[in-house]
Amino acid sequence: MISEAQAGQFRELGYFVAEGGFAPSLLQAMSAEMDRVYREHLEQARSEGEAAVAAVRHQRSFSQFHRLSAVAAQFVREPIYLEACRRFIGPDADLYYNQAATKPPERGRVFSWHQDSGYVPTEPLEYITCWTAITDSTLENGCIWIIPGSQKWGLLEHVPEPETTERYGGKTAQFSDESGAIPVEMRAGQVAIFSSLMLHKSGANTSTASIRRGYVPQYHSPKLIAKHTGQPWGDQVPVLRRGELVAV
Ligand SMILES: O=C(O)CCC(=O)C(=O)O
Repeated sequence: MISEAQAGQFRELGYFVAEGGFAPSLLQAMSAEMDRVYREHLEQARSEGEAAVAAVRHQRSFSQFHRLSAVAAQFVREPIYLEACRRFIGPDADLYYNQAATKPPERGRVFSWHQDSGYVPTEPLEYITCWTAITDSTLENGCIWIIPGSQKWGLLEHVPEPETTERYGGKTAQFSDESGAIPVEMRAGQVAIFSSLMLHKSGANTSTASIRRGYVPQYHSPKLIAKHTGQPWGDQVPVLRRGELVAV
């Protein structure tokens, strides 16, 4: 599933786009799960008042999605992810973090330039992110952008990014040259696999009717710790041991 050329590009430029090899019915099931979780949270929020409803409607993503969806708990073990783990992490790998990131028309905002490692620096520092297009991801509906090669710039300083009507809140990386940025448009079922040091962002959804659905599992070697606490961090779900799948 991952060619030598793609592996070489990962080492040189920090990313490549692969065909995920997912059954269309599985993509539909993930899409339906993302909808279900959103609807259930909205329903719950209705009993809590308007502010809670607005918060859910404007929520950027649902984290630890494997705990919210049995479909997702299986999905994180799809062959494309396991192969990426074998190639770029080693025979033992854990799920670091996973989120369902739905970007609807009108409400889907920009998510600023960052390195995933810039949110919570870890030891080891580098891991992999597998940004998966559950539906087509286009410039118009808010696809991700990357700066190929920026994984070689090392860990950049990140500062808090306040939420605005145009941007989700979070952190933003401090750097000056984004001239090498490229959009990564993907068809449903494609996966952008990149280093946690890759600078990336995503655009606003400016379409009238196209919902951009991304699912974003990340993987690292076991025994990863957060630098600020020295303690294990993230989802801590083993998916691969001695090169073999760890079943749910
Ligand atoms: O899906 C998106 O819009 C961006 C997600 C992302 O970059 C992240 O969660 O680190």
